[in-house]
Amino acid sequence: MKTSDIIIKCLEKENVKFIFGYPGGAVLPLYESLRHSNIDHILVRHEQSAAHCASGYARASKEVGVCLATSGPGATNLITGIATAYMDSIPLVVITGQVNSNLIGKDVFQEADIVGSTEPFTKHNYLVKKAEDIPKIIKEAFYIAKTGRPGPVLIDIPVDIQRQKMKFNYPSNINILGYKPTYKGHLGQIKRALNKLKGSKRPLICVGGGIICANAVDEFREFVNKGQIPVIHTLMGIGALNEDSTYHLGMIGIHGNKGSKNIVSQADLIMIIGARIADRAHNLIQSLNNDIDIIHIDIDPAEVGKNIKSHVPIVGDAKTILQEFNKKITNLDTKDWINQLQIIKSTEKENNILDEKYVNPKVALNYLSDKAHNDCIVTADVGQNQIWTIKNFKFMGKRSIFTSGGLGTMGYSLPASIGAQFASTNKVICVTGDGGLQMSLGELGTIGQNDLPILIILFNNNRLGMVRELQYNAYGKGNYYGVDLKNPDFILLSKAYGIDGIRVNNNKEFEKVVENALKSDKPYLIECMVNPDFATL
Ligand SMILES: Cc1ncc(C[n+]2csc(CCOP(=O)(O)OP(=O)(O)O)c2C)c(N)n1
Repeated sequence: MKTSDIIIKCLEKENVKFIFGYPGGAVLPLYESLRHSNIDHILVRHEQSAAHCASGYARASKEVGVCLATSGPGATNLITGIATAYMDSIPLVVITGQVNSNLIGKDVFQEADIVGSTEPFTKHNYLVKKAEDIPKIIKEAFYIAKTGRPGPVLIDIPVDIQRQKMKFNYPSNINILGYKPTYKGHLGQIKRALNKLKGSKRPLICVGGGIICANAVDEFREFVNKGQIPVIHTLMGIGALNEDSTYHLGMIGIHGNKGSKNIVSQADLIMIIGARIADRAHNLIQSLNNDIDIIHIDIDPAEVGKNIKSHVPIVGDAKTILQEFNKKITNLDTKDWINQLQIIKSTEKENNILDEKYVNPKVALNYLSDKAHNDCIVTADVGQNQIWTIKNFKFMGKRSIFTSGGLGTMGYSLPASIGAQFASTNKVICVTGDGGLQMSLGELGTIGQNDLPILIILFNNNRLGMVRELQYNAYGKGNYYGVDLKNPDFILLSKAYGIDGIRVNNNKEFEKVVENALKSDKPYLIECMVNPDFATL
C-alpha cells in the first residue's frame, strides 16, 4: 500500500472527520490519498487559520483537531496557530510535508526545520525517518495530544516517504516510555483538602480552563452545589458555572470584576482547579491574605506551585478528582460568607449609556446574549471585543466561549468559528474587532464557500482599539501612534465573498436585526459602528 494512503487510513482509524489544510508540493501524495478517503478536507485561505480552525473544531467536538500544510512557508505559517493551541491546552495533530529526506538540512526550496521551530510549543513532535514508523507515530501523536494535559503534536513527513510502499498494520496498544499522565489524584491529599475545606469559614474556588479541558463541568457544578462554595474564575474558566448561580462571583484578573480583589482578600482558603494563575490573573495572588490555605488541582505537575505556592497540591484529572470529592463533600456553613460576597458583587455597575451615533458593545452583547440559544458557541478575538464579550455575554447552560486566552492571538476568532461550526450544529457566533478580522479576512471565503451559518459580529471602531486605549493610559489623550485603520467597506467585502450583512449605527438598529440574524441558516455579518473612545471596562 502507498504510505500516503496508510497515513490517511491511520487518521480514519483515529476517527478523523475533517482536516483543515492548505496544499503544496510536499504534500501532493497526501492530497491524492485524501481525495479517495471519507475524510473531508476543508481548504482554508492561510495555514495559520488551518490551525485555528482545528482548535475551534477540537474545542467544540472534544476530539483532536487535525490540520495539514506543506513544507517550508506552509509549515511556518502554522506556528502561531500551534502556539495558540499550546497555551490553551487544545489537542491538535498537525501534519506537515517535508522536502525529500536526502535534502533535509541543505536549504533546498521550501525547506524549513519545523520540528526544531515548534519544539517549545508542541507537546511533542516527530520528524518521520522511516515509513514503517508512521502508524506507531500517528497512534502516539493522537494519544499524546488528548491525554494528560492536552496540546498540539506535530508530525513532519518527508515527501519521498509519503511515496513509498509498505504493509498496513495499525498498532492496537501504545506504550510510550516516560509518558504516563497521572489521572487519579492522591487520596491522602484529597482527604487533607476535604479536612481543610471543612475547617474553613470563608472558602473560595478559583476555576480555570482545565475544568473545561477535562470535560468536568458537570462534576464541578455538583461539587460547588453540594459544598455551597463560592466561585471565581479565570478567562479560560468562563462557563464552568452558570452565571446566574448563587455561587458565581465573576472573573479575576486585570480585566476581571472590580470586586474580585476584595473577595479574594477576605477568603481563608482558596481551591484552584485547572488554572495556572498567569500574569493576567495575577491580582489574585497580590490580594491573598498571608495565612490563607491553598489547594491546587492540576493535571500538569509543572503548573502546581509554578505561579502560586500551594499547601495541598493534587495532581491529576479534574473530573476523576472531583468525583472523589463529590463522594465526601457536605454542605459547608457558608451562608453568611456568600451573602457578604453577593453584596460586593452587586456594587459593580456596567457602562450602559446609550448613544444615538454609535453602538454600545456592552448593551449589544447583553441583548445578543438574551436572544441567543442556550447552547450557542461564541468565539471572540483579542482586544476590546474579547473583554466586552466575556464580560457581557452570559455564559449559562451549555454555552461556551472559545478565545485565545493564553497567547492572546488576534485573527483567532473567525477561523475558530469555522472549526466550531464544522463540529457542531449549534449556532456559532463570531465576535471580532476590525483589526482582528483583517488578520484572517480570507476566511470569509472559507465561510462563503462552505455556506456556514456563522453569525459574525464585527465591532468596528476603525482603530486597534485596545492598543489605542493602552496608549491613552500610558501617554495621555491624543498620543496615539500606529493604531488608526483606514478600513474597507466590510459589508461590500463580505458580499463579495457571498456573505450577506448589514451595518448598524446604534443599539436600536442592532436590536432590529439581531433576532433574524440568529435564526438565519446562512452566514451573516453585522457590522457595529463603535465609538473609538469607548472603554474596555
Ligand atoms: C497577532 C497579534 N498581533 C498584535 C497583538 C497586539 N494587540 C492586542 S489587542 C490589539 C488591537 C486589536 O484591535 P481590533 O482587532 O480592532 O480590536 P478592538 O481592540 O478594537 O476590539 C492588538 C494590536 C495581538 N494580540 N495579536
